Amino acid sequence: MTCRTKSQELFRRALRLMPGGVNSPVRAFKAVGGEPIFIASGRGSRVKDVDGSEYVDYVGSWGPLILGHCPPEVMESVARVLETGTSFGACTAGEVELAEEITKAMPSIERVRLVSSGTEATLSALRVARAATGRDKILKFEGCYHGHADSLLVKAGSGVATLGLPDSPGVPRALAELTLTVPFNDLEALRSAFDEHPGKIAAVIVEPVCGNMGCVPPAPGFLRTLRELTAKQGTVLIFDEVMTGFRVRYGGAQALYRIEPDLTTLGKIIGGGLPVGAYGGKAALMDIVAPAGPVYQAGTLSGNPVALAAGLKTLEILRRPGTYDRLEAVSAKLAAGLAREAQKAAVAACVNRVGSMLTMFFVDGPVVDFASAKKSHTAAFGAFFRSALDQGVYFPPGQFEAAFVSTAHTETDIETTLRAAARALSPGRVARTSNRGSEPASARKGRS
Ligand code: KE4
Repeated sequence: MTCRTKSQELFRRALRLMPGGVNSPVRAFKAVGGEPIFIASGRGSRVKDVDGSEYVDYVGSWGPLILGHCPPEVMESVARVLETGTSFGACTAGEVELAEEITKAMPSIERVRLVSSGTEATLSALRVARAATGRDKILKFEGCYHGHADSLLVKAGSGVATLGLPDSPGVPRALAELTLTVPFNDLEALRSAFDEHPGKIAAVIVEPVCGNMGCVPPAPGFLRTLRELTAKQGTVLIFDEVMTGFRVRYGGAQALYRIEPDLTTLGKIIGGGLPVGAYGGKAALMDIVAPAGPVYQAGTLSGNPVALAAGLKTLEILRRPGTYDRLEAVSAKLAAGLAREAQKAAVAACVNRVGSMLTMFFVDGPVVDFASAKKSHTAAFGAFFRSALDQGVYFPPGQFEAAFVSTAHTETDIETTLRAAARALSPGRVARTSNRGSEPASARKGRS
C-alpha cells in the first residue's frame, strides 16, 4: 500500500478549512473512495505527490495540460511576461494576439470576449443568447456539464453526477424551470422539446463531444440535425468547447464535425494551465456585449497577461505539424489496450474515445448518453482507480469524467499504464460486473 501520510495530514487540515477539504468537488475522491492525494509537482506526463510517489497523469488538470506539465517553452514564456508585471486591468497586446488565434482557428467566431473560467464563458454566452432572442428558455442535454451557473446546474454531469447530487439546492425553481433537458443523441426528444416550446427557446448549449458524463461522441448526424433544428427555430446554438476546443482538433469539435455554431465557449487549453475562458461567435450576436452593446459582462482579471502568455505559447506549439497525429496514435493505443485488458479479464467495459479524450466505462457498451453511462458499475471503477493509483497511474477520480492524453505521454507511459490496468482488472481486485463475460469490451472511437 502506497504511503500517503503527508497527503492525509494535509487533508485533515483542509477538512477544517474548506468545504469537503477541496476547492472543487471532483478532487475529493468521493466517487472512488479513499482520500485525495495532494500533488507537489508535475513534469511532462507525470505528477508527484507530497509523499514523493510518482504517477502517470491522465487528469492533466482536467484538460488544460495537452502539452503535459511544465512544457519548457510555455514556462519560459510565462517567466518572461512575469518580469513585466502580472495584471494591469487595461488593454494588452496579448489579448489581441489570442483573439486573433482563436478567430483564425474557429472561423465561426468573428468576435470573442476573454474571461477567466469556463463557467464565466457559458453563463455569459447564455446571457447573450437570451438578450439577442428575447427568449428566456434554454435547452441542455442530461449529463452535460457547462460549469456551475444557476441555469446550467440542471441534470448536470461531472462532479454533480459523480456525487449523485439532485439538481443543486440554491438554484431558484423559477430559474431551473427555464432550463429544458433532453437526452444527448436523442433527436426525437429534441424535436419534441421544440414542438412543445415553439419560438420560445433562446439557446441550446451542448458539449459537441461529451466529456462530463464520461467521453460520449455525438451519434452520426446528431450535430448536423441539431444545427438545422436550431437554425429553423431562431434558437442560438452554443457549442461548449471548453473541453473539446483545441483538444479533439486544433479547430475544436466544430472543425472535426464541420458544424458552425452561433456561439462557442472555450477554456482550459487556451490558458495553458492558467485561468482563461472565452466566449464568441457571430459579430451580430457578440456586438450586443458591453461596451459595444447593452449586455453587461466584466472581469477584473479577464485577458490576464500571464495566463495569455501560457495560452498563446500552447496554441503555437499545437499548430506545429504532426502534433495531433501523434496525440491520436498514442491515445488510440491506450484506448485499445484498456479494452483488450478488460476483455482478457472478462470485465464488462466500454472504452469511448475522441482524439486524446477517453473514458473506460465499467459496463457493456455502447455508452451513448447519460442513461447508458449511469449503468456503469461505479464501484468497479473505484476499485480499478485505486488499484491503478497504487501502481503509479492516476486516472480522473470519477467514472463520469474524461481522461486526457498529452503530447508528453510516451509509449513507455502507455505500456506502464496497461500493465497497471491488467493488474487492476485481475480477479479479486475489480468487482466482477453482473454481466461478466458478456459482450467483450469495445474500444468505440468517435471520429477524430
Ligand atoms: P470551469 O469553470 O471549471 O473553468 O469550466 C466549466 C466547464 C464548462 N464546460 C465544460 C465542457 C467543462 O468540462 C467545464 C469544466 N470541466 C470540469 C471537468 N469535468 C472541471 C473540473 C472541476 O470541476 O474541477
